[in-house]
Amino acid sequence: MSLNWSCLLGAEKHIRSFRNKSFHIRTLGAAVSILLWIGCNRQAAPPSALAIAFEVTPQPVHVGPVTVDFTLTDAASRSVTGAHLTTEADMTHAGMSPVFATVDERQPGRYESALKLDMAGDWVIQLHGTLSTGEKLERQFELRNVRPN
Ligand SMILES: [Cu+2]
Repeated sequence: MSLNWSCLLGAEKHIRSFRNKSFHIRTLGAAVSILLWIGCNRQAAPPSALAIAFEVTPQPVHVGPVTVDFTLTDAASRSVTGAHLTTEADMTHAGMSPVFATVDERQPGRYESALKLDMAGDWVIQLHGTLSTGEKLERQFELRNVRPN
């Protein structure tokens, strides 16, 4: 989880300092610790602060195999590592089956997915998954004007 560890250590010190006192004071200490912990958690950046750079190669994009790269950074521009992600590619018109693919983290915070686009036109690439913090991630990216071979 993306906790502030110094906050947690502070909470732990509270628990320790109350250990030898009466039960009621210890309970109070634990309550204070939990409040501190919740307060610290609330400072963690919301999922919306996550930035995702989307890149498709080769360019221009043609029907056939393509590589889609997603670079994930947090609000402080740090790499977001350890996410478990998959991709889904859909055309914008009705009547076609989606194409699914796995996503591998090639470098810290840089994720790669190999997709096979089997028709020219406009596609939408969806990125699904879970961050290492347990937060759900759902984003979509437009991939317009995929050219015929
Ligand atoms: Cu189509």
